[in-house]
Amino acid sequence: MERTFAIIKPDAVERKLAGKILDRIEANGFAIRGMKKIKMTREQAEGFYYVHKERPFFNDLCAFMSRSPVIVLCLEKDNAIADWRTLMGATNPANAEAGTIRKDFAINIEENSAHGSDAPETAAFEIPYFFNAFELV
Ligand code: IDP
Repeated sequence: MERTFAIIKPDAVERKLAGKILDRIEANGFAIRGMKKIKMTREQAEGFYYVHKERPFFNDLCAFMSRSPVIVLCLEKDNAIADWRTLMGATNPANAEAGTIRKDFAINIEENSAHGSDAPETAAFEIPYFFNAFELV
């Protein structure tokens, strides 16, 4: 079993799409080990995305991620990291496969409804960034 970290991003929570996205998560065999609704501070968003700090979209991305609540999740299944990224679809919804979360729900390349860890080392940083051990069940 593998764990990954996921976020239902502000654009999706604002448009009341959280339930639809959670339904896809459960229907695709992920166990929800941790889940909470939070509103990130700007500083939390900057720390979470520090690998992107030199990218031109960093400031906009951090403003977007801290503008309204998100749902953070720890998901578990075999091959969870790759399978969750497949279910999300490509970063830019214009390039995302039919039937993926980003194809169906994302607004654009920035407001793209969902986040998922891209590697085991990333998940190992991202899960404890938002969850302590007592919150994973
Ligand atoms: P990922 O979320 O699919 O792993 P990353 O390249 O890690 O994609 O980028 C992190 C997030 O930054 C994206 O999900 C998206 O919200 C935002 N982003 C990525 N590329 C761009 C861009 O070219 N313009 C604006 N925002 C972007």
